[in-house]
Amino acid sequence: MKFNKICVLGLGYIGLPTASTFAAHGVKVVGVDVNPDIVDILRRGDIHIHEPGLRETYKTALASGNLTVTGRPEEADAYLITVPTPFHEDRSGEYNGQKYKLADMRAVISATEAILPFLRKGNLVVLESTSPPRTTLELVAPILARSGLKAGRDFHLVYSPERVLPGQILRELIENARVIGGVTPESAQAGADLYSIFVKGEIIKTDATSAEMVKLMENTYRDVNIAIANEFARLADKFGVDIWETIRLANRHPRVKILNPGPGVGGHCISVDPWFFVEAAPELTPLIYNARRVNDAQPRYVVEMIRRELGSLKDKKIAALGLAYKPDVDDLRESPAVEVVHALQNEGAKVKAWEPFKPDAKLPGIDMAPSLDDALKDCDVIILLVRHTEFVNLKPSEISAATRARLIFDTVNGWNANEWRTAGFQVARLGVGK
Ligand code: SAJ
Repeated sequence: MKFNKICVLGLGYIGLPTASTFAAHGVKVVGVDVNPDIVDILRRGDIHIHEPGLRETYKTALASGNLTVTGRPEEADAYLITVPTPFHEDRSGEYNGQKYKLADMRAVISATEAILPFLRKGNLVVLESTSPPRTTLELVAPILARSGLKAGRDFHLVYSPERVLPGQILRELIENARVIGGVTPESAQAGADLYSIFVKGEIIKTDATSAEMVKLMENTYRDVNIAIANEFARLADKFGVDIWETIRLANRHPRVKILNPGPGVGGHCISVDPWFFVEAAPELTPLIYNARRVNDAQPRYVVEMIRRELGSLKDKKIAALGLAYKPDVDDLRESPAVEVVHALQNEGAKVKAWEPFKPDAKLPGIDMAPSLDDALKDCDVIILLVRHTEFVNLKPSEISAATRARLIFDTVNGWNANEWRTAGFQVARLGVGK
């Protein structure tokens, strides 16, 4: 199948890099976003998200004339849906007295409906948004059928999950293997034709529901593995051992790959996607459910650890380093670091937070410092919540000169404890029991 013009619906962390990459490969792309502010920013040639290399790739695509940005789709050969699928904030499910989160599919529904007036025979529709199993067959296809056209017979419909790691999106978009799940083998082939325009990784064809499962399995697998690492860290605290050292040693075993404990699991993927399995089959997912509970409880555990060290948090002045959900990104969505700061404040601590990737972030109730020095200058305790490279590279001697604090908490194994002790700091670390 040939693609002269495509529409990408949703210009966020996945849609914008995808649209820019297609345009950079010579395809006419209409980038669509329902948020007029985003359309304005993009039309001005600026971008609203931080991702290495994206600004340049986007600007080149815009300047080439291959990429236009608008608020409404246009007739095209293919339509890609790359809108967010968070969980509902105000609704939850219940099974055996256990509450679980529900997928919020409203953006997928409205994006699919927005395609309806333009859908033509022979078109290709791609759902990329992470979705509960059977969404393509049971939510998207029926909506598109309102056009009078049938998926798999009159037009192609596929589910093709993005699998890119924030911070490396542009490279992984091209290099990662791509799973294409078609409602028919012909649809899968049409999807393969589209992505082979820029994908250099292997293109693997399967059916739509399998592709949906693959995506959820990948992120759920990671979430469960992080949960066990977090439980190991709690055990290490109890038994007075160093979790980072014990993980290093255990990972020497040929069949063991333990991930890193930390203050919790954030972002819009790993902390969200497993719930789609729990919602789909609560009776079948006790492990997945409990892993979510372990990781969601980790910020609380970190606050307990800090209170244990300080006795009481009341009026303690704390410098919190990092609010992003993970290192070297500007994304604060579902961030465990933000949760830790809120919990510390709820216990009466006075927290100043410094986030170098988003210094101007507006977070209700959080006192954002304009600089590292400002966060450090009047604090009793320093807490490292995110393993940003620039934090890892901090010189203890320079920090000791910039603050009167002499106690540090390292929740992400970012600092060499001996170096900080040499510089006069008392060091407490997640997963390192006394
Ligand atoms: N984390 C830990 N310990 C670890 C690894 C991560 O606590 O050992 C935490 C991070 O700090 C962060 C969260 O987990 O809060 C998730 O970070 P991540 O780097 O593991 O993943 P994401 O959410 O940035 O990206 C994931 C990736 N999925 C997998 O690696 C299976 C990416 O490939 C997906 O495309 C992305 O989700 C997505 O969009 O689904």
